[in-house]
Order: sequence, then C-alpha cells, then structure tokens
Amino acid sequence: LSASEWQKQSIYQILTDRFARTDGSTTAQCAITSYCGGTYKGVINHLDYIQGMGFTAIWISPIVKNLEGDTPYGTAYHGYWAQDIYSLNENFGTEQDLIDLSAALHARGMYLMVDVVTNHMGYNGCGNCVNYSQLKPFDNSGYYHPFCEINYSDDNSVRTCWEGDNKVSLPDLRTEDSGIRDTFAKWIKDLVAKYSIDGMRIDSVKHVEKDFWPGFLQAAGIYGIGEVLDGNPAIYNDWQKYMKGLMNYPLFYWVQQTFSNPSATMDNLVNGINTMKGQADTTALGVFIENHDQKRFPSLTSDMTLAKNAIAFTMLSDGIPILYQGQEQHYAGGDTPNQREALWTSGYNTKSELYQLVTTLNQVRNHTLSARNAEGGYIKYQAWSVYSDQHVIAMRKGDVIGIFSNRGSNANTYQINLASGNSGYAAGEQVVQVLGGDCSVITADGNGGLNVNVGRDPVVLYPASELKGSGLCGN
Ligand code: ABC
Ligand code: CA
Repeated sequence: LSASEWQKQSIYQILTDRFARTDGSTTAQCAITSYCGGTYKGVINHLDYIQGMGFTAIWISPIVKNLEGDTPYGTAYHGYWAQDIYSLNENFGTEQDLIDLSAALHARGMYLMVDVVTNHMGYNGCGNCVNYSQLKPFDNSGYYHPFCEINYSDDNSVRTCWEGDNKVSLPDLRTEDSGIRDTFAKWIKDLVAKYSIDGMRIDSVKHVEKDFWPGFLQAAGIYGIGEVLDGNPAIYNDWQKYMKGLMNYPLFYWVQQTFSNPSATMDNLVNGINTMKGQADTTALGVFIENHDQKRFPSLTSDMTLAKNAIAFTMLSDGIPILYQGQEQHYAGGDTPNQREALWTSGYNTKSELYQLVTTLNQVRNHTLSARNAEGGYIKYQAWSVYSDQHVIAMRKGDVIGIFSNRGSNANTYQINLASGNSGYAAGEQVVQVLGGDCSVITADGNGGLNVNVGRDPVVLYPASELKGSGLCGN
C-alpha cells in the first residue's frame, strides 16, 4: 500500500501476545513478563472488535523467531529480540496462521502492518559473551559492531553501540555494510510477498545510519512508519528526508504534557504544532498518545474527561491515527512492562465509554474521505489552531473543527467564539456537534463565525450538509 493510501487509514496497535488467544479465553492469567498466549488465530477471531471501532488496519508485533527461554526481563513475548529472521515466532502461530490473518484482513478491506527490526538481534546474556552462532543469518561477530553501551548524547554511539544492556544484549548490526543491506533488502521483499504485508512499523530507526533507509524502503515497496524516539523537532524533523512516515513523537510529548495536567496551559502544544507545521509533512506521520513503550495516559491521570480529550485530539490530528490496544478500555499500566496488559480481561467490551468515543472519532475521520473532502481535502490539510486560550484549543482540519480542553472533570461550561474567517464555515451554515450523542446544531453567524459551548469533554463540529451517510447523529 502506498503512502497516500496509508494516509487514509487508521491503525489499531496489537501486541500479538496480549490481544487474543486461540481459545478465546477472557480469564487466562497474564504474568506480565511471560508469554501469555495471544496468537494470530486469536486476532482473526476478534477482528470484529477492531473493525467495529472503525479501524482499517492493524499493526502487529515483530513476527520473527526470537530468543527462547527466560531472561532477567522475562521472555521475548514482545518480539524485539530476534534470533532467526528467516523463521517465525511460533508462540504466535504458524506461517499459515499469519497468511490466514493477512487474508482475513484483506477480505474485510483492512490492512496489515508488521513491526520490523533491522538494527539488532537479541541475546540472553552480556554484550561480551554473545554466542553468535545462535543468530541467523548473521552468525559471527564480523556482522556486528563491537559491544558498547549507548551514550544518548553522542550520535555515533546511538548508531553503533548496542541497545539493551548486559542482561539482555542487542547485538548491533553493521547496517552500513553493503552485504547486510542486501540481505535485509531481499529479506523484506520476500517477507512482504509471502505474507501480503501492506505496511511496516520500523523499529529503532535512529540507531541506524540515515542512508540505510531509502534503500530498505524501496526494497520493501510498501509504506513504513519509523520509530525515531525523540521529542525535539530540531533533531526529529531531519529524519523525514529519509523516511516520510514516522511516529510523531514530538506531538506525543506535547499532548501528554498538556492533557494529563489541568494546570498546564496550551502554550507548548500551540507552539509545537506551529513549529512542526513549518518543518515537517505532518500528514505523513503516525499519531498516538500511547504505545507499548510509554506509560499509558490514564496512569498519569485517572480523569476520564482528560483521556477523552487526549484521544480525540490525537485521532483528529494530521497523519495516521494509531490507537494502542487497551486505550479503548481505559487501561492504566505505567512503565514497561506494565503498560502491556492482556486485553482479553476486558471481555472485549464494546460498550465502554472510550470504545464508543473512538468509534465516533473513526466515523468522523472515515467520513471525511467521502463527500466534499473526497479528494484528500481533509487528509492533506494541515490542521491549525483557530482558537486557543489557557486551557482550550480549537483545531481546524478541512471543514472539521475539534475543540479540546484540559480543564478536567471539574470544569464548568463557558462559551468560546471562533472568529469568522477562521472557522471556514459559510455565513449561516449549520454545523453539528457529533460527539457523545450530543448532535446539537449550531448556526454560524452572518460572517461564518461561531459561538460554541465548551465543557469538560471534547467537541467536534461537522457541517450538517455533509453528514449524510456518515453514521453520525442518525445519518
Ligand atoms: C527491557 C525491559 C525493561 C528494561 C530494559 C532495560 O530492558 O523490558 O523493563 O527497562 C524491547 C522490549 C523492551 C526491552 C528492550 C531492551 O527491548 O520491548 O521491553 O526492555 O531489551 C524500540 C521498541 C521497544 C524495543 C526496542 C528494542 C526498541 O519500541 O519496544 O524494546 O528493539 C530507546 C530507543 C527506542 C526503543 C526504546 C525502548 O528505547 O531509541 O528505539 N524502542 C531517550 C532516547 C530514546 C530512548 C529512550 C528510552 O530514551 O532519546 O532513544 O529510546 O527510554 C524525551 C526526549 C527523548 C528521550 C525521552 C526519554 O525524553 O526527547 O529523546 O528518549 O524528552
Ligand atoms: Ca545500530
């Protein structure tokens, strides 16, 4: 799938070991550092849950065979400790199971994104005691940089030293060598073909030289969203020259900081958005507020209202929205590995408040692909802040306006004015508040300006004339 096709999708991030089991159990225990039994078959059986929320694609954990057995950090249930890139991790199922998952997705018009790691392999032991013969196909020390621990303030060290530590070391590949580049190019091409993969999440991008990536992406022939874990636009944005699709980490930090704390002001977020808008193609990025590496948002605040605002903000931002499994159930795990809870204990509850909110948000976004935004009007439009005060920000993207507050559940309602010219609406145009079953209609004034009541929850405005067929507010 190409970049412009991916921009229309919304992605649900699955931790394969923790999403669904083949036996469909909702009571199986999950010891947080062990394999818990999630499988591709389990995913196939629960695609309704994901599609019912409006997602059009899934991102699954790395698929290749990992080191086996227990380590001081537990097993390789997350999939980032590769041992053999030519075999699958059998804990998740067989080759046929993965082919079946891909086919099941495609039969629904959905897409498969696979997590891939080219920076390193994994070894259960210290950096200087690796038994390289266990690693396939890179089976001797000549394929690797010498062991050293990363010093994050030194770029060269970030590229050539080893992620991981002396308990589980992650032997760092000489990705600058043409032999290794050729091996990975052929590997990804074959993998994409064999499993009909539509997109990649690419791990540890900043730990590999920038000029590795264009060739790798070209060999894959599909879109990739890379992980450059850096919140500083000055460093982050340069990576977009080598890989258009990246996880939007700068935005992640601003959204987290702003919406988790009612006493934070909107300043950082507003400034951040303006900075990114000028420097990056934000419409090509993946947007998220949670993933398997970060503390979950509800671990920072239990306020449901704030979670709603943070989720609505990210899902209606520029780029491809990515929801991490469990967000829709208001899971609250903190640091690694605690944010990796099994989803099945929620009973896959489709009535939960956030499952419902996410469903509506996906309806909004998916509907912008039809009607007057059909030619990418919404997708290509870089959202901008048409209003902000200390605790409220209104973002316009195409003809959708989202209004988000960090005032929390104690806030009272007040009225804000979206100036004519900013709203983009016509004089006298009717717009509908589509979230939370509100569905009230607001009429723009003679110049297209708008008065909107803002309480605790996010507000999303959609032109009334465009709602037909959206599934929103009875349409
Ligand atoms: C295991 C245990 C942990 C234990 C750790 C030492 O070992 O589970 O409990 O603490 C996989 C597993 C992990 C495992 C690791 C190491 O391997 O999932 O459970 O941890 O064995 C990716 C994946 C991630 C994966 C790997 C490795 C890479 O998403 O799941 O981990 O394949 C760095 C990397 C990034 C990596 C991340 C976990 O670590 O760059 O690729 N993620 C700074 C650095 C970042 C760094 C981050 C780590 O710290 O700049 O590069 O990420 O916390 C902002 C700044 C940022 C700054 C943050 C902290 O602050 O702008 O730059 O990030 O303001
Ligand atoms: Ca490296």
